[in-house]
Amino acid sequence: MSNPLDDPKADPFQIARQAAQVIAEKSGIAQHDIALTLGSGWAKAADLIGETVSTIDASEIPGFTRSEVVGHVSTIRSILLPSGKHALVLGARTHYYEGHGVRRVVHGVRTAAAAGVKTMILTNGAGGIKTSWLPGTPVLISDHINFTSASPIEGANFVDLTDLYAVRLRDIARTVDSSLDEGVYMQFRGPHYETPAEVQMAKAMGAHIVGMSTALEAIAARQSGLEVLGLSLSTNLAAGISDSPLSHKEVLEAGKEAEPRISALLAAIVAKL
Ligand code: 8IG
Repeated sequence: MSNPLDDPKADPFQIARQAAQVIAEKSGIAQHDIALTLGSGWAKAADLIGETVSTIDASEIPGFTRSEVVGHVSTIRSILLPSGKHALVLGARTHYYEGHGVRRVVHGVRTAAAAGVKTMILTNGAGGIKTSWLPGTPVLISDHINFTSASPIEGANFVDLTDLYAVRLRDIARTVDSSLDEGVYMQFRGPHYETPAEVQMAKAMGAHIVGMSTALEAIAARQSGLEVLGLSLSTNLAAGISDSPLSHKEVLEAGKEAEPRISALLAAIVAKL
């Protein structure tokens, strides 16, 4: 299936504006306020934050594609929050490891910005490096290390990433759960998990959580002027931190087990934004 973002001459921001236009038409909501990308373990939050106004298949929106990953959803949902704000749940995340390029990875974030969104919530399932994080522990992202060697920004555009993960939003999250820990997220390209040696490298570099998403999206969000809240679910201890090998099945199971609890947490955070 062809995607307009794959044409190198296309302007990704123009396609994002077209996508936002389609979302506005199909949902009947002209402007959205908050967008959420729900990673492994977080999907149930979409059912808890408010009333779904409209569900749009990703294939109907320019630049979006159906997810290749089992357990990931491929719809965009418009949700009316109790506060009267409108949220967009972007359920068609493209991962960098899928090999379709960075433009596709950040298209959801750019579409959200074009739809009027000011607050971007990025969530993921990830591996934890702190042994105190039992599988199923939610962690606030305080900063990231982009280890993909890629950037969503094209050309000589030197975007500042200081305080990329807004202190204001992290403080709000902690008013919901004061026990929320925070850490530095390191995005690897994947799709393989790390070797134990790579996890030790990540730790030495200052990372606490390792994953395969979020950093590139957060950079694009900042470029578009959005305030970013990042949350990881530590579904597993990263390779070599515990003795047991990693299995995608066990990671999904840990996510499923934690899902009701962390989705309720996220819904309570969203209610305070
Ligand atoms: I869930 O341990 C999940 N996603 N890179 N490493 C990386 N990504 C992950 C991991 C992990 N667990």
